[in-house]
Amino acid sequence: EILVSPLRLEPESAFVLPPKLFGAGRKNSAGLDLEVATQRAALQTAFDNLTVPSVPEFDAKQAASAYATSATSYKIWSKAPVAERAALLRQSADALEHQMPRFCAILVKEAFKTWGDAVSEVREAVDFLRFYADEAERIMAPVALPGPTGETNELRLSARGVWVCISPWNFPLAIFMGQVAAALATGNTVLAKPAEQTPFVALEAVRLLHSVGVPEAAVQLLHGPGETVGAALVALPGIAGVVFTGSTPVARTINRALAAKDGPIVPLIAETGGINAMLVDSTALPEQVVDAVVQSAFRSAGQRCSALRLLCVHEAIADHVIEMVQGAAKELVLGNTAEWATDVGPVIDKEAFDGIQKHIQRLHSTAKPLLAQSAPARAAANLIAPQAFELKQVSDVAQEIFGPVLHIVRWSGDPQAVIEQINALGYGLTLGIQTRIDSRAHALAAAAHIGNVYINRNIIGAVVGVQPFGGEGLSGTGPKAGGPHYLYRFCAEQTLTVNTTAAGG
Ligand code: TXE
Repeated sequence: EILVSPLRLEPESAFVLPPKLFGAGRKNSAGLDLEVATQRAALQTAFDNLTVPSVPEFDAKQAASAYATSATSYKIWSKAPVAERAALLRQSADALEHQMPRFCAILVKEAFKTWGDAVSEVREAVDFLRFYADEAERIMAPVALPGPTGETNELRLSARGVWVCISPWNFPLAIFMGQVAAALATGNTVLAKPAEQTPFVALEAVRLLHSVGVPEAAVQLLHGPGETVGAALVALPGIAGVVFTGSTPVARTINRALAAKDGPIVPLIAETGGINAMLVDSTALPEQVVDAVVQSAFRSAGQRCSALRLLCVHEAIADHVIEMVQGAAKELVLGNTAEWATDVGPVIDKEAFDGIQKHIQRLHSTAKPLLAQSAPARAAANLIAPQAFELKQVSDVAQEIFGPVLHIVRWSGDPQAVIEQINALGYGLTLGIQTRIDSRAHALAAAAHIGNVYINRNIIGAVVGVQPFGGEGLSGTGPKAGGPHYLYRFCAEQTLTVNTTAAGG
């Protein structure tokens, strides 16, 4: 049974099922209760009927032949009117919306998303498709430039060629679809390498694109390990660009590989991780802070590049805030995400679990545990209960930990000094500021070398077209995904000057 949502919700107001802790404070529309009930039945049916098959891996040698097919397809796809390509992406968005229950079910089964996170992610993928369709039409129309009498000047954008799209497992549909849609909308063709942990959702996404008429050769999927298949794609001579979302070390590896190639200089768009902080001053509202902290640090088991890792709280309210965070975190329901009530599910795999556990053990000997719970036995494999540790100073947070682990630092004195310490970490993805002094909030935001700043609210990731997402420094190259500048990077620019006084002019 396929259910089409009658409501067009803004991405940030995508409903959460059921509206428990992570749903608190979200905007709901009239009639939502009814929709939740109906959707829930459809989602459950899709889940019950779904088996996630294993997906065969590619051999690195297949990269070259995939490239040849893609380069041939590019000659036709790039010549199609932008309106035609945009129409196919809009049809893909419609198809994805129609298949929302199935895609949610895949995200819950393959990526261990909670139902609420799965719904939000499918909506984000839909938004990327529609947004890039609109944006491509907007920016690819020739622009007349002012110039002297006797000539006309025009700026035109065109596609660049074959793009390699490399994506992570933590938003295996939205990030994957966003990259692919951006490249396709602008007339490029795609060789996509999704994360090893989540091949099936990528396969289904590509099937969906093909089903509405995007040529099979224009978007090809190459599953397999990053070190072999991913590296082989990056090394292909002739590729026009690489768009990558994942860890900072892998972005560096790709950057080096591209730099070492002969021939044209190949652009890299990289969105990488962050050590994201929230600065709380003594005037902040504790209830609001705690809601923001719990949502930002523990939602999705902390496996969001935007997730809060470091809470810098003014000493005047630190004890109160910490106590409330402890209380709220203990209310979270941990377990299997197939259960509707679950707030925090397992981390993606055993390797991630072991890495996070090692970090937690280290923190036990170097920091003060403030929230050291253990996950309920047998609830689910690879489950980690939310943790919090107090550190002496901001610089003690050495690395990005991709799990439900919050570091807390108390501060006093000048908040600008805290922002400087956060800047010194080198990452620049998200920052939360909690204060009742507006002028202070804006001054701190201006001093932060951070791509996405949230004042008096929880930290979230991309809201397509509303809060375009991407960082500075170790967090990536920009431009921001879902923003008005993103598609330009996928395009070549040409100016066309015509002397209108010359013969034939
Ligand atoms: O990353 P990895 P993961 C970040 C997040 C975290 C990481 C988690 O902060 O650090 O992503 O994702 C492929 N050549 N963000 O663990 O290991 C690999 O197969 C070519 C940031 O998956 O870097 C996978 O497909 N490719 C964010 C992809 O790279 C290689 C949003 C990512 O893998 C490769 C989401 C190689 N040598 C997550 N090695 C944001 N800022 O928006 C691996 N890969």
